[in-house]
Amino acid sequence: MTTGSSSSGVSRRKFLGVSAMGVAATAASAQAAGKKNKDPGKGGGGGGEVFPKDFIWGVATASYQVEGGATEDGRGPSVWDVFTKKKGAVFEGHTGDVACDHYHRYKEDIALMKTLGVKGYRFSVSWTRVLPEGVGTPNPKGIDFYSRLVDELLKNGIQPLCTVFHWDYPQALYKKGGWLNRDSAEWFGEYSALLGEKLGDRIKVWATQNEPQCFIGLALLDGVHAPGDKLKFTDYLTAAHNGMRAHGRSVQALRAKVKDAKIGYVLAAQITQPATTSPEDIEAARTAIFAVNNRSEWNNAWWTDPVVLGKYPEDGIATFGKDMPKFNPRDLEEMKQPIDYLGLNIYKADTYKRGANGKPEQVPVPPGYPRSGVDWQPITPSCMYWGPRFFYDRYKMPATITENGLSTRDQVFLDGKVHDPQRIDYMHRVLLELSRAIKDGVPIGGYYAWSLLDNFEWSDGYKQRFGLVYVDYTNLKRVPKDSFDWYRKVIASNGRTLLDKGPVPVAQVTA
Ligand code: GBH
Repeated sequence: MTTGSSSSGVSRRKFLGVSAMGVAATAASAQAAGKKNKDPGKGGGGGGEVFPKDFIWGVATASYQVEGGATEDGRGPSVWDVFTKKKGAVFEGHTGDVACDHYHRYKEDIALMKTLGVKGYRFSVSWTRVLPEGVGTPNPKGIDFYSRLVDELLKNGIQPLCTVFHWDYPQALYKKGGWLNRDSAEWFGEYSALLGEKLGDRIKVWATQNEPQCFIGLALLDGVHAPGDKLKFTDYLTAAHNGMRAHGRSVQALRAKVKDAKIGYVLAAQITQPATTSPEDIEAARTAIFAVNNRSEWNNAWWTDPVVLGKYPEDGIATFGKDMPKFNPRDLEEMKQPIDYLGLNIYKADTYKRGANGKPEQVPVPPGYPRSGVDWQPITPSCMYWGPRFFYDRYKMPATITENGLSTRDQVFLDGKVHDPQRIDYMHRVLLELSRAIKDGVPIGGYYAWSLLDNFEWSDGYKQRFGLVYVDYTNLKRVPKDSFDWYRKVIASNGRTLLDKGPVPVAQVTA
C-alpha cells in the first residue's frame, strides 16, 4: 500500500489510504495513548469478542420527525410546526403534521424493534405535547402517550433512553424570547422536572438536549432550521449560553426526581480524522477537532467544555472577541453539572494533516469520492474510531453513540423488498471502527442507529431516508429494509457477524 504524497499535496491515493490503514492507525493511536495494542496482527478492527456483554444495541428517533398527531389531544405548536408552514422553508413544503404517524402506530413500531432485537430505544419527548405552552399547565393526554410508550417498551424488554429536547421548541416560549431569555434555563428545568416526575420511575437513561449546534446554530444563527432566525453573533452566543445553562438545570431537575438516573448531553459531534497515521497528522486532527477558530457553530469545544470542564475554550473567546457576552461566572457552575456520559452523534469525519506551517490543514474530499444521499456526508467510516478516541482523551468520559446512519435514495424493488446495500456496507465499516475504539480502551456504552424509520429530515423534508425501515408515506406502511435484517443479525451475535468476512480494510471505499 502506498502512502506517498504527491508534490501538489496529499494524493488521492493517500486520502483514501487514510483509514484504509486501520491496523496501523490502531497501533499508532494505542501507542499515543500509552497503551499496548493487544491484537496488532488483525486487520480491520476484527478479532474476538469486542463488544461488552451489556452493550446497548439500539435505534433512535425524535418526536417531531416521527410522531405526527401535530394538533391532537391538546398538543401545542412548536417552532417547527410554524416554520414548516413558511413558504420555501422546507423541501417541497413538507411538514411533520403526520410524519410516520408514530403517535398512533407506536405499538407496531415497538413490535418492529422487538423483531430487530434492540436492547435500547432512544426517542424524544415533544415538549408541547406535555406542556402546550412550554410552561404552566401540563397536558395529561400528552403525558399519557409517553407513559404508554414507555410501558410498551419495557413490556418488550427494550430500555428507553429519553431525550428531553430534540429541537421542537414551544412556540409560546419562542414568543417570550426563547433561548435569548435568561428564564429559558428555568423553563427547561421545569419541563425536565415534569418528565422526571411522571416517567422517572420507568425511564432511567436520559439525554437533556440533542445537538446544541443545530437548535442554536442552524436555528438562530444560520436561519435554516426553525424558527429560522439570523441573530447577530453576540446574540447567538447568548442563546448558546442560556442553552447550556438550561442543560445544567435539566440535569439538576432529573437528578432530583429520578433515582439512579444516567444522564447525558448529546452533541452533533464534528469529527476529524488524520490524513495518515503519522503522529504529526494524528496530532493535527486532534488539535483541529477541539479548535474554535471560526465564527460558526461547527465545533465541539464551545458546546462541551463549559458543560464538562466548566469553562469556555480560550481560542473561542479570542475568536469571538467583543461579541462575547458578559455573564456572571456562576453561570459556568450552573452549566457544569456532573453527567454520566457524552452522547455522540457521528456521521462523518473531515480529514486533517499537519500543514507546512505546523498547523492543522484540512485535506479536501477528492472529486467523486463516495457520499451518502446527503451532500454533507462523505463515506468516512473512521469517524467512528477517531471521534470516540479524541473525545475520550480530552474529556475522560464514557460515551454512547446516540446516532449514526446514512441516507440513501431507497425504494421498494420489483420483488417487494427494499435493498439498501450502501447502508449495510456503511454500518458494517462503521461498527468495525467502533469495535476498534473499544479495543483500544475507549468506554462506549451503546450504539443507536439513526433511524428506526425513514422520517421527516428537517429542512430536507421526506426526501432523505435514514431508516432501517422504509416508510411509504402514501399509506404509512412500514417495510423493513435489507439493513434491518442485517442489523438484527449483528445484534443477535453481539457484533460477531461483523467479522464474518474476515479482516477487511474497513474504510477503503474505492478501489
Ligand atoms: C442529526 O443531525 C439529528 O439529530 C437528527 O435529527 C437528524 O435526522 C440526523 O442527524 C440526520 O441528519 O457540514 O455545514 O453542511 C445531524 C445534523 C446535519 C449537523 C449536517 C451538521 C452538516 C452541516 N448535522 N450538518 S455542514
